[in-house]
Amino acid sequence: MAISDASAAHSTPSHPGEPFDVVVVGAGFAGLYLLHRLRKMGLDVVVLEAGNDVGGTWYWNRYPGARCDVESLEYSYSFSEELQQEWKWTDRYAGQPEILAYIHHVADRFDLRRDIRLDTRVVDAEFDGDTNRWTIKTENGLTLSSRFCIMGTGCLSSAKVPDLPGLASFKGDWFHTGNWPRDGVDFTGKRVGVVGTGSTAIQAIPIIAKQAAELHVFQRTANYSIPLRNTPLSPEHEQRIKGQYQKVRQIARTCPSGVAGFNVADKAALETPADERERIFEERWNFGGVGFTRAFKDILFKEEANKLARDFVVSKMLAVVDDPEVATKLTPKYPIGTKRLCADTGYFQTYNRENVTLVDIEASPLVEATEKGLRTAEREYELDAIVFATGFDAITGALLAVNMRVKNGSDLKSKWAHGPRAYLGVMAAGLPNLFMVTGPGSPSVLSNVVVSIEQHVDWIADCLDYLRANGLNRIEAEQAAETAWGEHVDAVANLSLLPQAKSWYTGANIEGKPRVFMPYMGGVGVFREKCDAIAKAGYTGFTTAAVAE
Ligand code: N01
Repeated sequence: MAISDASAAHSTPSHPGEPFDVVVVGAGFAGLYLLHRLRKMGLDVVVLEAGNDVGGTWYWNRYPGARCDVESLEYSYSFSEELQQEWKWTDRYAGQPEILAYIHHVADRFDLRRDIRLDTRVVDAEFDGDTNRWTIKTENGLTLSSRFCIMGTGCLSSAKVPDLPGLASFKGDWFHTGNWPRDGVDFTGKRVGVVGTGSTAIQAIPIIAKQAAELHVFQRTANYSIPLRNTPLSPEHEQRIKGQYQKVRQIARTCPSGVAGFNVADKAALETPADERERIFEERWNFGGVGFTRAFKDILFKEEANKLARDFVVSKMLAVVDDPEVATKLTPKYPIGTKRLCADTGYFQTYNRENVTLVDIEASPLVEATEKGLRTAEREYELDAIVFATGFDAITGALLAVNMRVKNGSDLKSKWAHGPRAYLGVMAAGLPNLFMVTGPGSPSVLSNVVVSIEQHVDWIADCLDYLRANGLNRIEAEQAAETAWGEHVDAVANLSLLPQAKSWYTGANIEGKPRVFMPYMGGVGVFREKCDAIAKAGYTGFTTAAVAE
């Protein structure tokens, strides 16, 4: 039997275990769009979501100050002209509550909820070559069968709490920012410790500092941050974008970053006269946000160019810090942009507050949690609450959290033991009929992820359509194609300075995780062209088949 006939009316699954055409894991941006697209094709689809509601990243990351650093008008779906015209964003950069409200609106507007099972965490998935089916098991005891399984589990969804001795003995409350309580946390009058100074912490710290009686920031690595310069979205700007939305989206789809509003630099910093270079840096600084490193085309590729950008940013960002000793501790030591650039609202000014201290845990490492707080090699800090803004097991964490395997064949964990590889970031050789959205080897976290999600979802949907039209029901990435793609991903990354950094892009933040530069640096537009060419040529690098079911 091939995939259900396109003309068949969509039937709402009536009971768990019914064979589905597709099981989608995750109800974030990827899962919702998958459901919408595949359902329109007449496929029987169910979405399984671990959370208690839809939203993915924006469901879990409710920490104070959570906000997207891609502009709202671009960090949104483009698949429906009506949707993009009718939704009104309030800010230039939307905060988490507004993005979550948008996602809820999408789920309701397209009647998606009826095929989403909430509170349903997938733990096990096995493909049986004889039946051509995935058997998918959930933590709450469901077993489902489907021909295809699509992981829309997100790149930054597997929260990483440090393995800190004594944490269980801590008498206060502790939280991870990526798993924040739904009702929020009131830090008023509390002594709070924040561990970590990445993008998340840099957003949360200024807000927590205003509430808490005392705030101690435990910093291991000082990071670069550019002011976000969020403002209410002006009606004129909104109208201008909405008046030419198709064009803006087209630019986003074909440019390197997936953000139409980002500069595509044509000049090299090293070839630009000093006064002109300063003017451009100043312009990008005043524009704000993480597009800063796109001021010149050589910043992420040449150390000398990087140093020019780095010196500029350091002098600007630390100019607002009153205490020179604190400013020294806040000075990053690695090339700018080689770890994810941060964007902030008043982060560095926060260190001028009387109630805030910066604890240098690079010099004096965190040793343990105690009943009363945190202890570094130097001393104990008494705390009522600890906030771990310590990041994620990025890109592969949520995929490997599911025991994914083929009966009498490969399993994903063993396959990726020496590093994650996936052909086009979408399929891993040896695991048929399993797709990943924004998996390793795709632009994912180096891009406007909503643009990358839509691209991957459209490509997967077209692929399923192709299989159906040709009477096929199995597809698998070829090992040689996967290997060649991995080599290409490495080669492109190695042209830049990024693989040298100790970052989560390479898995360096997780002990024992193999070091592979995971995202594709070739850019969203180039990636799309490659994916489209492969599809057009009849899915080269993939083996397809019609098997008895
Ligand atoms: O996580 P991170 P994040 N002991 O991994 C420290 C996206 N995002 O949640 O660098 C002590 O960047 C760690 O120190 P070090 C964005 O893509 C987007 O902040 O390992 N410290 C680091 O300082 C981002 O990159 C937005 O030395 C420990 C911090 O914790 C990604 O999410 C907003 C430690 C972790 O930083 C992840 O950001 C927020 C330990 N054991 C996030 N372990 C926007 O769109 C880790 N650290 C704006």
